[in-house]
Amino acid sequence: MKLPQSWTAQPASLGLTQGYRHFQLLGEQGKGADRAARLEAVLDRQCRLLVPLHQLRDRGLWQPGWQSLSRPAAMQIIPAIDLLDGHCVRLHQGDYDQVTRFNDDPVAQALDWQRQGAQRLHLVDLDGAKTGQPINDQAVKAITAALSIPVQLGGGVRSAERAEELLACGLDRVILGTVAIEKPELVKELAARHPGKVVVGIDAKDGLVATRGWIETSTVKATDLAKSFEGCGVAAIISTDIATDGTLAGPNLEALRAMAEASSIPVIASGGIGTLEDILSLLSIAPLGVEEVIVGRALYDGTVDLAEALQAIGPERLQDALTSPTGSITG
Ligand code: AMZ
Repeated sequence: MKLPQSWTAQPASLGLTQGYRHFQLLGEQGKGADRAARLEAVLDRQCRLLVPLHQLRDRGLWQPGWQSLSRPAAMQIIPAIDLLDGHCVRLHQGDYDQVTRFNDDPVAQALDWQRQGAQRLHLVDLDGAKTGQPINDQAVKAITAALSIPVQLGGGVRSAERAEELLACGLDRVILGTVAIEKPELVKELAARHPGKVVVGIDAKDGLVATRGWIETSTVKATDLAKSFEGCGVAAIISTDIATDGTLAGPNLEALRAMAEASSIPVIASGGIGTLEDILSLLSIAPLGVEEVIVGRALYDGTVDLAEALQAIGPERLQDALTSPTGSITG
């Protein structure tokens, strides 16, 4: 069977389309009793289907129809600023020898993303992650003071004192990576003392946790580490796939799904976002608790426009108002 490459909604039944519209796609997948499947579908302004094309290509059989969403999936887009020696940079797959410098004024960059509608900012002190020493504090503190949106920071947070100093400076959340594996008790104590403020950063290479600026790889499975923090008050897990980070190649949906299924802690997707379609593809795992995504290089390169992406998937997006299935599929 030739699988459809595009969908055509019936514009007349949709009324005026002024933005992105979200639908639920109902279909059948595979054989046997348990074959009903649901995916969120998203149409752009021209009623072109953006999601879930790649999933559709993988399916043997679909008998889809449209239905309005009962509960919109939420997805927060978090722009990332990685700091190296006071500059905004991106590394390719976390490699400190493959640096692209994007902006020498981190405060201006942060303000720009806030102006475009970001509701949270993600900061990484890359020097801190590598050496364990806070090298970029001047920029971190200046950004935190200048912005009105919450700011989170990871990289080199290796002690309770350091985490608490950052929270006292106005950081909204601290991200703990290396200590999550080396001193898990410290993470649990901090999470208990600061509910909603402690995030675990789990960076994985082939499913195994990497630490210290991703220079060291452990034998611990990323999903096992996630499980070990179940129920201790950690606000979220940032799941970074090192192989895709900084590549714009698309998120590792399987790895994210596995992380989301490993515990009930919300998962923040990180790594590989190159296009708006990549962000939208995360909607397929949003119901599992993946409701935030970190975007870095794609924003600097301009392959993702933050304001456009927020309109497509942020809280203000249009929601389909149809109540009965309609629409058609074309091959
Ligand atoms: O790009 C890298 N090499 C890198 C990076 N982005 N190394 C670490 N980090 C980030 C992690 C996490 O947010 O994604 O630093 C934080 C972890 O730092 P630490 O010092 O707690 O391991």
